[in-house]
Amino acid sequence: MRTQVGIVGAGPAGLLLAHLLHREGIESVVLEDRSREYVEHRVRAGVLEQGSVDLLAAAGVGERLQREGLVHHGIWLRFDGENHRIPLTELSGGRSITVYGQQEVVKDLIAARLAADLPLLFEAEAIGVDAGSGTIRYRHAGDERELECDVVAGCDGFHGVCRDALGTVVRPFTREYPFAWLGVLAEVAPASDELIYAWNERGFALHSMRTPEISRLYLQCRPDEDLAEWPEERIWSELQLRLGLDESFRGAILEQAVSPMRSFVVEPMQSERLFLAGDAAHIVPPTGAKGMNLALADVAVLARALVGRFRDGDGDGLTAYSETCLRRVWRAEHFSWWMTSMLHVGADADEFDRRLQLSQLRYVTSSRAAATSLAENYVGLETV
Ligand code: RFL
Ligand code: PHB
Repeated sequence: MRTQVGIVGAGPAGLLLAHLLHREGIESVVLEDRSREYVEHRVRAGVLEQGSVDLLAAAGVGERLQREGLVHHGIWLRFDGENHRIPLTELSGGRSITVYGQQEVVKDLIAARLAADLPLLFEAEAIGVDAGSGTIRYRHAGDERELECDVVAGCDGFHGVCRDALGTVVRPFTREYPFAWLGVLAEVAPASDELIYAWNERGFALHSMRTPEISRLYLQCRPDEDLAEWPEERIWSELQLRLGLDESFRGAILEQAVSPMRSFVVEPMQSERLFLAGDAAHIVPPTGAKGMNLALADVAVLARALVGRFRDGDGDGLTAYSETCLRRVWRAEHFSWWMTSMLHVGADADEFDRRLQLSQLRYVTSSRAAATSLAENYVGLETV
């Protein structure tokens, strides 16, 4: 099989890239290791920056997002028993964020791909990529096959195979954190109409939501945390305590999981015919709500560069791809690291650390300049 762009991975990055290319008359084949059922139900991110919403709407896949997404104009920071609102929209020149589950974005993009009757293979695992020739070896329906591509887009997430195919000239940058998030999806009406990021001596907590009936909640925990130590009773009492909510805030837990936190960037994000996008190239801790937004922004840059190459014979956009993306990536890396450091309490934190964090929190909630910096990073930079 031959195609112009071989796309490995049907997460937000791979699916949006395929869609943007189709709109420009460029053909692609998407290979996804998992089943459709699995990728459509994987609970992950929930916050879309204004630029991501605009991008999806301009690509013609924003109809349900604009109908069902929850538009937010601020977030709450809670610490020391006080709640402080950061008025995002007021401080960012009118921009906002939209709460809409990542799996809903994925469902909308899969529906668009299948409606156009274009190739999207589920349970097709890439097992080897050659950056020089643009060949993807993959396993599908019991057979081993090859896909010959002019360009390969590695959109296969942090644990994918494409990054290894960049070779040895690339440089990784990593930071591990000594904590993780216990994420809970629960059948309980959100206790707040905006997100609450809570600093607490017992650890960070985050109150988010998916719909007016479903809340999405996170608790800082240890990276090696055993879920067996978290019976429902403990989850609710810890959430109530850290978020400053009363005992009525509880409901049926639909799903729970522990995710580690790390920062990671590989430079450059490209080699020969292979271009990485999204989590395959970079990871941020989730405290800044940036991961899915970076994935979408990367493929907006990549789609534009591929249009230059295939339609106008101009390869400059592809040459500059990594450099263009890495500017946004490193801004998000810094912001996510900063939010994480301000809000999480390390196991070996002392009084000095705690006083620095509280001072920083008081500063961002009392200085308009500091709050503006948080707001413009949180709502995100313009997407190209
Ligand atoms: P994905 O979504 O991981 O998709 C990669 C796809 O590639 C497939 N794959 C392969 N396919 C074929 N062959 C192979 N060899 C393959 N290996 C892997 C996988 O099955 C998968 O379908 O990467 P993508 O598209 O780059 O998207 C990135 C986002 O998923 C990620 O950054 C976000 O979920 C991060 N994130 C958040 N981002 C936000 O913008 N806002 C948030 O509020 C937010 N919250 C979060 C998050 C991530 C979390 N976890 C679970 C780490 C909250 C959490 C708890
Ligand atoms: C979520 O709703 O899943 C969410 C919101 C904000 C974050 C991370 C995750 O910072």
